[in-house]
Amino acid sequence: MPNKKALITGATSGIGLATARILADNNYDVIICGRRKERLEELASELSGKVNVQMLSFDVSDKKDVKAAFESLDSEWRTIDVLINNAGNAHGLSPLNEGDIEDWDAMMDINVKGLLYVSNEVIPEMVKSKKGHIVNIGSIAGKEVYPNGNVYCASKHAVDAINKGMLIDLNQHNIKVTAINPGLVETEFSQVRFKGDKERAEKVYKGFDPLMAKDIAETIYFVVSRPAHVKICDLTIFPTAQASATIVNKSE
Ligand code: NDP
Ligand code: 8X3
Repeated sequence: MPNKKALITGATSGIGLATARILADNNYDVIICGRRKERLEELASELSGKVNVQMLSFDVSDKKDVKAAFESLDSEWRTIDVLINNAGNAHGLSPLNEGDIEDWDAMMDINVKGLLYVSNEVIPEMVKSKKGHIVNIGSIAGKEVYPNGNVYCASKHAVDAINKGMLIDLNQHNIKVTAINPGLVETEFSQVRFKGDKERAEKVYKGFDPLMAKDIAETIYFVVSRPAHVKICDLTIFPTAQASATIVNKSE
C-alpha cells in the first residue's frame, strides 16, 4: 500500500512543524507549507530519509499564490488524504478601540480566508475520491472571548463555524472533519503576537507548564489514525493549569 499523503500548513514552526514530524514518523508522505523557504528546506532534508516530501512555499492569505502553489503540484500529490489547516497567528493584543487595522486584516486574511483558500484547493479531490480528513486548528479563542482578544477571537470563532459547516456539508462525501482547539501552547505564537518582543512573549508561559507543540501533534496523529468508522469532531486541549481562556493557575 502506498503511504497516505498529508498536507500541513504552517509547517515551519510550532504545532505544524511538530505535526509534520509525527506524521512522517508514522509513514505519511507530507506536503509541508509555509512562507519561510529555508525552514521548509531544513525540514524537508530532515524528513526525506523517512518518507516522500514536497515543499510548497506560499502565503495562505494570497489567493493567487495559493492557486499557483497547488497548480505546481505533480498529479500524484493532488489527492491528499489528510489536510491540517494550521497556519495562523494572533497579531496584537489590545482593546478594540485601540486596535490596529493592519493587524485585523492580517488575522482575518490568514486565519479565516487563508484556511478557506487552501481548503478550496483540497476538498474537490477529496469529494471525487469519497475520502479524506480535514483537521482545523481552532483555539480556546474560538470558544470564548477574552479581554483584548477581540479580533483574534473573532477569527477563531469563524474557524469554529467553518469547521461545523464542513462537518455538515462534507458528511455525505465520507470526509471526516475535526476541530482541535488548544489553550496555551508554547510556540512562536506569542512572539508573533507581540511583534518580536521576546520578554513579553516568554512571560505568557511563565509560572506553569504550558502545552508544547508535540502535545498537540500527538493528539492530531491520534485523531487521524482512528478506524474508518470513527470521527472525532471537536476537541479542546488545555495545559493542566488552565481552566478557561483566562483562568490559569500560575505560581507567580
Ligand atoms: P507559530 O507562530 O509557531 O506557527 C505559525 C505557523 O503559521 C508558521 O509555520 C507560519 O509559517 C504559518 N503562517 C503564518 N502566517 C502565514 C501565512 N500568511 N501564510 C502561510 N503560513 C503562515 O504558532 P503556532 O504553532 O502556535 O500556531 C499554529 C496554529 O495554532 C495557529 O492557527 C494558531 O492560531 C493556533 N493556536 C495556537 C495556540 C498557542 O497557544 N500557540 C493556541 C491555540 C491555537 P511562515 O511564517 O513560515 O509562513
Ligand atoms: C492561542 C491561545 O490564549 O491566545 O489561540 O487564545 S490564546
